[in-house]
Amino acid sequence: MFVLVVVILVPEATLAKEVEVEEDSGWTIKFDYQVWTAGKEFHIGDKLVFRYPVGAHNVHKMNATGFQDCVAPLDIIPLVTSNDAITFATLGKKWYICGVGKHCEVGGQKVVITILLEVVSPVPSPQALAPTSSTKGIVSLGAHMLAAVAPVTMTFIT
Ligand SMILES: [Cu+2]
Repeated sequence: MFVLVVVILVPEATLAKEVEVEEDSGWTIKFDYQVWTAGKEFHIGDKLVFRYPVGAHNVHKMNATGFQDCVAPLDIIPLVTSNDAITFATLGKKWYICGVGKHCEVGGQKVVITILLEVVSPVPSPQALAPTSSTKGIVSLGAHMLAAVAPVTMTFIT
């Protein structure tokens, strides 16, 4: 049980990455962020950074309906530092829009991100499988489990 917890939790912290909202254009209007997010995977611990000229844009965290309609909630203060970093702490969809003028409505300045569960490779390496071919029974099972876990835990140390 202890081993299982380590295997699941540590890689998320270890592999956390920082991603800038569109590396070239930054956070701006007239950019298709749906195309930009396609094929990208985000996990808990990853950081999303919105960069833009000061005062030109802002970042509103939204719900699904507000995102669809481009209506920013009036009671929530948007991020305005021009270098806004958001670290994902929960799974699921996250919606962000720019609340300046009609940037979202007309300019399409909106992005939806899905935070996925980190999947640690379920396939043991060929070396890890080797002991099962020469041993049998419960002892074999234990050896197999140890061998299968070893390559994963090794990566935390390096
Ligand atoms: Cu804007």
